[in-house]
Amino acid sequence: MDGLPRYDVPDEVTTDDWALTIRGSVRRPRAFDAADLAALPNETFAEDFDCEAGWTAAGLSWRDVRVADLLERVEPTPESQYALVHAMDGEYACAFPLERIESAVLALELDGEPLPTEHGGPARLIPTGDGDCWESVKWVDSIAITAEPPADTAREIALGRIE
Ligand SMILES: Nc1nc2c(c(=O)[nH]1)N[C@H]1C(S)=C(S)[C@@H](COP(=O)(O)O)O[C@H]1N2
Ligand SMILES: [Mo]
Repeated sequence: MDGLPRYDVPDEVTTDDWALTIRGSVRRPRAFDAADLAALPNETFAEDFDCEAGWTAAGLSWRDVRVADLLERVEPTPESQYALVHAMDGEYACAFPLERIESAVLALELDGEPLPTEHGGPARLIPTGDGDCWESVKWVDSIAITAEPPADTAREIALGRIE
């Protein structure tokens, strides 16, 4: 991972007693702790990662759970159309249409080790297909399912940093 820009891990990011909460317009809101996630089907994939700021990290190997497997367990209500993915660094949150978050995964390991905090651990969202670098939300701690488009902050925060 040499040669990548390094962003400091914000003070609010803690891994103690971490759990991922899924709430909002779901029938069975709940928290998944690390053991719950480890018990879910896991998969491994490798891909390149690009940032608007102009760099690429090639050939990373991730171990992850599918967000669709989590949603199946919380049962979004029929009117659900969006997800707002919240992170531990303050106001950072990124909105997705439900069908896009359903194809995303949560990375829990990088190259065989628990995902380091400096790379977004304990859990980092990896949307599939083309997307913007700010959609790869580090330090995910909750996902709110909504019927209406939620206001998000990620794009503005990310672009504000490189301009
Ligand atoms: N929670 C959170 N996730 C985030 C960000 C952030 O500030 N907070 N920045 C995004 C942006 S703009 C980029 S380019 C990548 C940087 O990932 P890296 O720190 O692993 O290089 O994280 C993305 N995910
Ligand atoms: Mo970025």
